Amino acid sequence: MAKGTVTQKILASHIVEGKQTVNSDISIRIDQTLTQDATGTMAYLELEAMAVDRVKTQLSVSYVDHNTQQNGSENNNDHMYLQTVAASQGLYFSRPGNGICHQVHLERFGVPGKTLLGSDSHTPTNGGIGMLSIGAGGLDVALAMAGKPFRLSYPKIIGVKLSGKFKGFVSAKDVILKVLETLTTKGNVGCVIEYFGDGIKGLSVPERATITNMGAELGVTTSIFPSDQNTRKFLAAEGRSECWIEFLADEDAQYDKVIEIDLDTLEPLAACPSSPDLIKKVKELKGTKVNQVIIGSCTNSSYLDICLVSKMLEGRTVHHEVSLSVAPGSKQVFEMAARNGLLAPIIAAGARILESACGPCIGQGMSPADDCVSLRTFNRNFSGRTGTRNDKAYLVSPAVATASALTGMITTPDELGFVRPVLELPEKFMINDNMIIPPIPVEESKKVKIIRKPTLGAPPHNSALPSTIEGRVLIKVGSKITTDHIMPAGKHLKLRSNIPAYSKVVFECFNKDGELSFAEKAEALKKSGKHGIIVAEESYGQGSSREHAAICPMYLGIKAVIALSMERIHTANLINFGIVPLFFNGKKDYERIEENDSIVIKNIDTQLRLGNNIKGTHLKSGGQSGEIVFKHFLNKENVEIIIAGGVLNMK
Ligand code: MIC
Ligand code: SF4
Repeated sequence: MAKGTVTQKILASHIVEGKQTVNSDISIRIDQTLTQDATGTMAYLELEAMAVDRVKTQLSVSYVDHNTQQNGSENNNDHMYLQTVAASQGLYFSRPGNGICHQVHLERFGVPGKTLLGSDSHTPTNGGIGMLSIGAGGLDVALAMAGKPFRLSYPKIIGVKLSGKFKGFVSAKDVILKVLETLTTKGNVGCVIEYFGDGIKGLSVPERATITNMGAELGVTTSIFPSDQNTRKFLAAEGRSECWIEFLADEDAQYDKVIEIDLDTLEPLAACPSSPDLIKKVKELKGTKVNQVIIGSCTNSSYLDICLVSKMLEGRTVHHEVSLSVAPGSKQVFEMAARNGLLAPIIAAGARILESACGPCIGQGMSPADDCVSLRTFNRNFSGRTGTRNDKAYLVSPAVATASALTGMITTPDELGFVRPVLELPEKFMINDNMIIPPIPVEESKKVKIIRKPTLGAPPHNSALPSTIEGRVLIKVGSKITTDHIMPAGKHLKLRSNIPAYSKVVFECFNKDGELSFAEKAEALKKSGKHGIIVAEESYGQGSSREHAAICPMYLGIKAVIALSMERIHTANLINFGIVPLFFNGKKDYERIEENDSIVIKNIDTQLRLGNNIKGTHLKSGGQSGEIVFKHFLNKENVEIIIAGGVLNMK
């Protein structure tokens, strides 16, 4: 077996093309894929567009966990398509109610040493089990299901060395909040975070998964733990001992950078509104009034999380001005909590029990009241994601969330005199896969009739790149613009399979009352034969993998995004749908350009093919003009994809 870190070893055993040197373009074999319903409908429509009739991976699962509110027929229409297309393509189908994709995948499918590609940015959750798990846009996952290797840049490895043991109510959530404080949400593109050191011995697989899950907020390619005796114990408890293999980094493995965290000295932390890297110690926030507390999401809803919440709530009542909701992460967790008597204390304390799904994490219900603090155990608190404009969402551990729900103020459990209960991973989880429909034999799958209700659209194709971009800057935004800002979810989530309707809310949060919306401006420009351009500062496209943040702007005629820096998944999505990702040569150029300015780029196709500099003419809306030079970092293959107008136009 190859030498090095866990990541390097898995890459070495899966590499199909390219050199194993940092930043080289490589492609790897994908063993497993996962999709969820909010990104899955497009992914399967794209798979069908590639004329594939059965997935080529070792295992592919289609989950329904995001769009479960069913306000109107759209969600249920999508579910019918997903279930029938899964049957026809030889996939596992995890039915609504079975749980959040990442939690269920960890329980039932994740395998150490293998590769997983998922159309969801939190796919790295399964890094907790020692699997190289990467989030990507739906089209990249469709390509993987079609048997194509996945392209990425050979990563730098950032080692996070953990030492010591948690004290009191410090938990896995605080580890990842500490890493976010250190590395922030930007500047980590092209890195993998690998955990090692004595401190990992005290972390169970679900705790490790909390850490790798929220590693997505760093903007890294993925995060991973080795597969060790704790992994063996977890897989045995899931009745999947045969999947265990030991997968450790070599003693002399080289990391490109090492960060050390001493668990003994770590304190409970919180991410403050409205970015997962605005970290403060919980004790500094002490006394902040809280109106809503929600425990759940793919970050913190495992069986051990629910056990802790139940023990802390036993015999107590939620503060009279707080709404507490609890969503167990999977049916397995939910059923075990119910059968083992853990739910009763939670219900008795006054908590509102939610289904095992994404729910409020993706703005599906439970929007907080105006100007009120919401405390969540989730992984994202981007402004407006709760469904309330100017929301104040904090991200904390289940222990801090529960203590605060009891007092109505941000509180650490120690302040209430709680002593941390000793919680052990069960020797056997309750295994009941009755909500997972396994693949059916080829002969039967050929007879399946795929249900396509009228709200299900087709994936729109872009036109080939024009040789001259006659561009107009339709919007200029600042740093850390997330794909939630570009394509809001929440009440619009049900439009994921209807691009014309969903496109109407592109950049909705920047629309001003009484003025034309971004979509209206873009449509008018498109009709005039000109091309829309988006200008952004640092770290454009953070967060969700939703390829709609590329598809819908593409549908509105956007031809280029120009930024100081961009995030990995979003950049790949732009390329896949034929939008040119360009970069400024420094902040001065970003500052020079204003909304409504024109940018004309002649012979863009030839320029892209010839080198990394792209020359254009910048016309201020006031009249003056001048030359401007941008950069691009596209490899030859990506240049051809963009010139063709996206992957779906490639022969
Ligand atoms: C999210 O957490 O933002 C989501 C919803 O799970 C997304 C996927 C989506 O937008 O459908 C993600 O993380 O990729
Ligand atoms: Fe679902 Fe939230 Fe996890 Fe995304 S982050 S998969 S919306 S629970």
